[in-house]
This record gives sequence, structure tokens and C-alpha cells, in this order.
Amino acid sequence: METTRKETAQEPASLLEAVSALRRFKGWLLLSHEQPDGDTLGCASALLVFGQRSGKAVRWAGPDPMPESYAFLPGSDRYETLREISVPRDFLPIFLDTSNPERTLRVEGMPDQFAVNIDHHGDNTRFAAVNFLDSSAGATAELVWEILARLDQPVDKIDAIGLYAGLVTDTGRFGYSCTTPRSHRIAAELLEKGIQPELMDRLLYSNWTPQALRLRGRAFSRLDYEPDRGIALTWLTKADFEETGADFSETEGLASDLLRIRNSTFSAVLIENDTNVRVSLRSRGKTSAAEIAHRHGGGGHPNAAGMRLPLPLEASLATLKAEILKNDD
Ligand SMILES: [Mn+2]
Repeated sequence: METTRKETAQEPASLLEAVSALRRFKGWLLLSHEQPDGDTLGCASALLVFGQRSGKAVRWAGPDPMPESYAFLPGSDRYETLREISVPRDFLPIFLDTSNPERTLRVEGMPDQFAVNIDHHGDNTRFAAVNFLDSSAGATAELVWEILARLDQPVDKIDAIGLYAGLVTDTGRFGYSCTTPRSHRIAAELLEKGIQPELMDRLLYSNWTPQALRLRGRAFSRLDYEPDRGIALTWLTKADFEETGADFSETEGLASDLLRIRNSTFSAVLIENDTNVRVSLRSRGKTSAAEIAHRHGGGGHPNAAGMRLPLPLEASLATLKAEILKNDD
């Protein structure tokens, strides 16, 4: 059934360009970013099933494997882990939630190849022919919703699953400051398509392995907390993963968990791997997580960002701690 859609006053030209490009191309190449999250995967899932239903040839790829916890997303069996890809000219690359092309696999022919870039990161480098960007969106899923709602067939429950997953995870279950009335309006539309919030909550948040819980226990037990400034840090070593049997993807949300401490304002989680240390930063104070990440070649939002440090774990901790404290002055 067709639902009536309230037209908003501003309909950016880039939205209409994205809609017309998706309509025009026979094939869609959906691109998710590295260390994929619920937003980049959920958007692609929605576009995949919607596109297949409208007769498009669709491929979906990302540079890292899909975390097991997102295997419930419709079309997840079609996801390909690739470092590069070459597609025919009648395929449209669609970058999802990806602030720059280095965050995903290499697409042959880019940047000259006509492509669509859909994102809500404020630091997006506008690398495509069509850049449908809106940093006021709580999730890229909100922007994909705007596109699908303007294409030529109704959005179904199966498309809504990915969009709702993206919306819920990126807004922190509608708790982060990026959550807007629009986020809730789109959530309402998705519920009207048949989404069951209780089921989605279980799929997204009650899906841990015992190993994941043990790994978190280690991270929590070595918490380094500065009460005066509300700064919480912790870390995980390669041995922690080996000994608990947990997977890297099972650390999602750990940095946010540290901000559960009353009056905490900034958190960092450092994770050792074979080549460097991955750092997740979260802020709800004046220190911008993105600013610190940018200084080290990373990226993200003021409230949530990430980067890699090419140092041993201990040196990474010392460097980062000094920088956060300096930044906080
Ligand atoms: Mn996102």
C-alpha cells in the first residue's frame, strides 16, 4: 500500500540527483566501509533487497568481513569481502556511510567513474559525481530512506529491517545528540512497514557470545579513570582475544560503555592487533573526538571517532593520554 509522504520544504538537488541516478543505472554496486557497522551494512541491505525487487543487478562489497552479529540482515549472504572490484559501466557505485574512498575497497575507474556518495559524516570529502550528504542526519539510513521513498515502488518490511538497524545503532538507540525529530519520524514510518522494535532490539543488542562478555570484563577491570576530568580509558591486547576466544568485531560499543560512568566526558579504547593499535574515541564534552582522530589520520564525528596508532600498546596509551589531557585544558 502506498502511504502519503509529507513533503519537506527543502528537497536538496543532490537527493533528486541520487534518485535519478539509482533509477537510471541497470546495476548497483553497494559499498560498505571498513570495520562495518550497523549503518553502512543496514543501508546496503535495504538497497540490495529493494534493488533486486525492482529488477536491478546488485552487488554488495566491503573491505572487511561482515560481523556475525549482522548476519540477520536481509541479503547478507550476498556480501563480498574484497580489496578491489571492477564492474561494468552500467553499474553505479554507491558509497554508503563512507567519508572518503580510502575507507572502502578500491573501485576501478574511480574517481572518474560516475558514482553516488550517501553519507552523514561532517568530514566527507565529496569524492563522487553525486554527493548526497547531510551531517544533520542521525544515520546514513535516514538519507537512504529519503531516496527509497522517492523511487518507483513502495518500501517493504524487508527493506525496512536494514534501515531500522542503521538508524537504531547510529543514534545509540535514539539516545545520542544526533537524534532528531526526523530520526523518530523515519522510525515511525519503518514501524508502519511492519518493523517489530522488540525483535530488532534482540537481534541488535542481545546477541553476544559468552566470549564477548569475558573480553569486556577484561577491558572493564583495567579501567583507567581520571575523576577530575571525567576521562575513561582502557585497552585490550592480542592475548585478550586469544585467551577469551572473542572476535575483534565483538568490541563494538565498548568505548560508549565507558561513558556510562557518571559525569564522564571522554573515553578511549585501545585495541592491539598485528600491525598497530586501533583507537575508538567517544566524547560528550568539549573535546572533539574527530579532532584528535584527524591528527592521526583517522576520522569520525565530534562525539565518536576512530584512528590507528603505529606504536606499541604502551606507547600508544601514553601518547593518547597526554593528548587528551592537553586537549582538555
Ligand atoms: Mn553512520
